[in-house]
Amino acid sequence: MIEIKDKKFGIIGLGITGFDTAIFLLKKGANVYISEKNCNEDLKEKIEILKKNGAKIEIGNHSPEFFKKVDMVVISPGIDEKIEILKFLREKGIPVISEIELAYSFSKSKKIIGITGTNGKTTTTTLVGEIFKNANYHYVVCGNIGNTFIGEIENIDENTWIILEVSSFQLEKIKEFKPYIACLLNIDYDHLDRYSNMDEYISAKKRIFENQNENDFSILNFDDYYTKRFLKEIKSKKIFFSFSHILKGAYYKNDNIFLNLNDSILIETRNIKLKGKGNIQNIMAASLISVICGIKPDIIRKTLENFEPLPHRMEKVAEIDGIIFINDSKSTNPHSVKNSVLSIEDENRIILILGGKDKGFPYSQLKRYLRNKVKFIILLGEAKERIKNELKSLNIPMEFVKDLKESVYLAKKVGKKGDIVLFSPGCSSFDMFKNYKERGDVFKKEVFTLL
Ligand code: UMA
Repeated sequence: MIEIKDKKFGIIGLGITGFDTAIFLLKKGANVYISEKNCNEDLKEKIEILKKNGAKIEIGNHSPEFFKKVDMVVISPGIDEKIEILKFLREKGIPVISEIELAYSFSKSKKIIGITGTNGKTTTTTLVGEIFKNANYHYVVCGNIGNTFIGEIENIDENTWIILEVSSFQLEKIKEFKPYIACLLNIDYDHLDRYSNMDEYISAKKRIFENQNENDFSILNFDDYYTKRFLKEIKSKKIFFSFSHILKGAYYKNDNIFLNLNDSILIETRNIKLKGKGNIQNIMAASLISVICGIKPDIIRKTLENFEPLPHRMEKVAEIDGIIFINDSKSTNPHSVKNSVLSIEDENRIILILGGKDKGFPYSQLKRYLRNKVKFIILLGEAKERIKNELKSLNIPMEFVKDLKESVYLAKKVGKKGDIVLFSPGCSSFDMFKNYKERGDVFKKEVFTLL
């Protein structure tokens, strides 16, 4: 266990992670030094609480002077490994860990189910949580999904299942963190504004398996191109799911899911509201996790039938004059746009709204999925010029707009009865919004003004 009492801890970033980490460390008797680069009004309340509890706070800068005497530093996931202060800490030999490493060290239970992947993490994590709830298991759901692992520590006893959504950012600075079940849903282009190339991104993702041994489990996507590259390095028991191959594990055939680990279990998908290939993969992964943890098939089936798709993921907003508007604001990379477009069967009926903060993706890979499906593309945000250049050979009409209001208006103008307006931006929201939720809410509000 990491020693805390009377030690000096640095924390970088005062978002959700920094705040929860500081509260935890202060309660445990540490001296806490928090450094936050932005002078944001929203931070005022947090700063007051932390100061009252004895934390030292630096705002506007991460200065070496401030961190000179600390014993260890916990960084927030959004902190880029390449920033200056981290170079200084490395040179000084001051250990830097992520919040999930700190939480792991103090967690009374090590029954951790870590769920990662470029897309589908939140849906799968939520689904596993629902299945565990219906099975009357004692569990917590936390991590990248929104509430921190460290913030849940007091709710965890020796028998708690920890269902943890894990991002590549959080995995970058683990040391001993070891999930009992590690699930990797898929890997595709994402976060290329932070990682220099795909190899760097993959290296971070695969750390979820790093400390596992033969008593642990890994749940893997048999069809995933990048996962295949490092299968040999995984030491835990590998269990696969596949959309296109019959195998031991979970597979999809004739519109149904088959689980064949020890018993043969059939999950009919006709009554399940989660649709599309990506969701079928999420369901297979969540079902395998649940079976490994001893949950009966009936509970899995019932949960799946009652599970509503999460907001901002292929969420039907309204039908106006026969045109359907779909909010898919959670789509923050091209892989997710591809899945969403493929989940719509009709040909040449999609009016696609794309764009947002440029994360450095190649968008040209989308061409073959958009062809014959998309009839019009509306572009907005920081990435719009680049997307236009990379997709122009498709010869699909494209138009720039300045915001979501204009995009919704234009979509309605060019749309005809039977068309589908798909807001699946394929970029993060941070150029114009606080997060994808705010972006999705604005989209919905603008659609409602057309009613
Ligand atoms: N900051 C600095 N210095 C820097 C950079 C940022 O001080 O160099 C400050 C910012 O000004 C801000 C704070 O750090 O005040 C933000 O820290 P953060 O970006 O780590 O955000 P948190 O609020 O701690 O939220 C994080 C995750 N955010 C990111 O990974 C970017 C949340 O995932 C997660 O829900 C939360 O911890 C709880 O675990 C969000 C996310 O976008 C949803 N995740 C990415 C994704 O899903 O694609 C990985």
